[in-house]
Amino acid sequence: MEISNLQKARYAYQPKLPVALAGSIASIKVEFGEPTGAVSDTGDIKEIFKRGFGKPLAAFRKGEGNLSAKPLTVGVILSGGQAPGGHNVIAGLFDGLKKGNPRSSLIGFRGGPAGLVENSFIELDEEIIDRHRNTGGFDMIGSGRTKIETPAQFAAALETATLHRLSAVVIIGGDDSNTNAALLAEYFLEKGAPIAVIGCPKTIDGDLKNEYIETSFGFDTAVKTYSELIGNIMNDASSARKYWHFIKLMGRSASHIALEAALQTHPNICLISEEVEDKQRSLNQIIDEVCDAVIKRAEKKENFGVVLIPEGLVEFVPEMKKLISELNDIMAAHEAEFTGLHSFDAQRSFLEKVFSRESMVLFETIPEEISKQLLLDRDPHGNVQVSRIETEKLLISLIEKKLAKLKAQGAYKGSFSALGHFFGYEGRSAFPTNFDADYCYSLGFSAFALIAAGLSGYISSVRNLAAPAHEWQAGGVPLTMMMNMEKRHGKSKPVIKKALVELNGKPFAAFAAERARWAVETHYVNPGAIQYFGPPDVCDQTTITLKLESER
Ligand code: FBP
Repeated sequence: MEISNLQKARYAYQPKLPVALAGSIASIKVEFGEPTGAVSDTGDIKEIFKRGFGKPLAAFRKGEGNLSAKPLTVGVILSGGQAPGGHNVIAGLFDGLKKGNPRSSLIGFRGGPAGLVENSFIELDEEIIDRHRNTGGFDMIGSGRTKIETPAQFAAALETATLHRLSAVVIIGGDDSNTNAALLAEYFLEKGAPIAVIGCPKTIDGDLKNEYIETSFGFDTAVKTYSELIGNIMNDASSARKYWHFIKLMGRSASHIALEAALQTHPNICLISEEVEDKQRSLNQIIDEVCDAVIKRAEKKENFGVVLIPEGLVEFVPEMKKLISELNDIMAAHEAEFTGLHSFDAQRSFLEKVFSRESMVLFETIPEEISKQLLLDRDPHGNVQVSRIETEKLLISLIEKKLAKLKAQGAYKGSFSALGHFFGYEGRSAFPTNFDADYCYSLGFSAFALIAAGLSGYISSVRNLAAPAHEWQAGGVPLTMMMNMEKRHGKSKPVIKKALVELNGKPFAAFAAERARWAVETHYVNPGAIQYFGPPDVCDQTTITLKLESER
């Protein structure tokens, strides 16, 4: 296999660990806090997690070690979308296991949770791990979005785990996958199976965070990759002076990626879905806001600009949200009938009969290409796949119409030529930044320590992340502590609370303080490519979001 020079150099990178985990295993001491509760709906969560609820927070300190040194067999799963650093979580877990006892072993379940259910696995040895250290992608064992939810799937997962005599299963995933980890831990306890389940916080979307999880891994690398590309586009825009670039950025629901990219690069406009929803802004109001900046910049002969659009925007614009929610219900309730309709015209005629009047009008107003995208298959949770809806094109088309009207009225004299981009998959499998490489390795090592401490139903946590790595604090947070009850497909379910952008939080405040200036003036910043070797202030910086959120 041919590899790049950078990959060779990254193999030699030794990720940094928090001081408590860096020495010998015999000096890792686990300490416990008070019993914990839930985010809300405590009674319901307690009832569902009869055995696992209420465990204390766990923290690792340097001291007289109290971890077990017996050999462990652990299974690991990558779940959901790729996020840079996943391989390092596995490497940290592997190194921890081997350091704890050279007879310990690690198996990787292939293709996500389905690998555990179907017993599709690979034994992970030194050679495989070394080949993936500090690399991006999830190709070591693959990933998948299957949820373990039916009684048969839970039973099959237990059968596989028992067959391999597993001491633990580590699930590396986002909020849904970690909710699944908590349910699996509870199931194993209920069945009296001595198999621990430990989660790890993964997702580029950055929405698996709370007081105890400061950030999910992958966010740092993904957003820095997008910021590099945005910075390059800004250089091009201010050189060519003839294009408005509309850039949609990945992040299924929350706008953390768009907000961080805005803080890094200072675009003319960055839409924040959470604000759109909070202020109940209509599509027309959003169009007016962008047109206002286009007109003001045109008056200064600046017929160029950059607009950042969070991927999930369409689900936060009130009238679009209503349309999508009606569509989701219609497609679920009339699944067979709907899939039998083979042309767009047939689908439209069907929708005419079942849509509300407002949704039908909107469906007819938006460009046909976008209407067709709204009808594409749903994800396994029944949601529209926002990464496949070209919101950037929707906005461009509506803005073109509006500007043409204003031009005819003499209210706009500039020229508007727009280009659409979508940055998503480009960032999900990049070489992890030093931050993500260190953070992920520490998360994996900490997951091992939680298992060796005999714990289950915890998510591996590493905190104090704005400080240098040796000052980070590793430990574990009971998964049930991060849960509340939410409606999913009409049923009330326990879920880990998703973190959306807080409109009273510091990152949003920092953006809001500057955006009026950025809209009209040209204040672009080009952060450049991620640097892996060089001075710490260039290579080891966290995101601005993490820095601001850590200033408490
Ligand atoms: P996770 O929540 O599983 O980490 O995935 C996030 C994400 O990258 C979203 O940002 C995006 O909307 C989605 O995955 C795309 O899904 P797919 O990989 O199935 O195209």
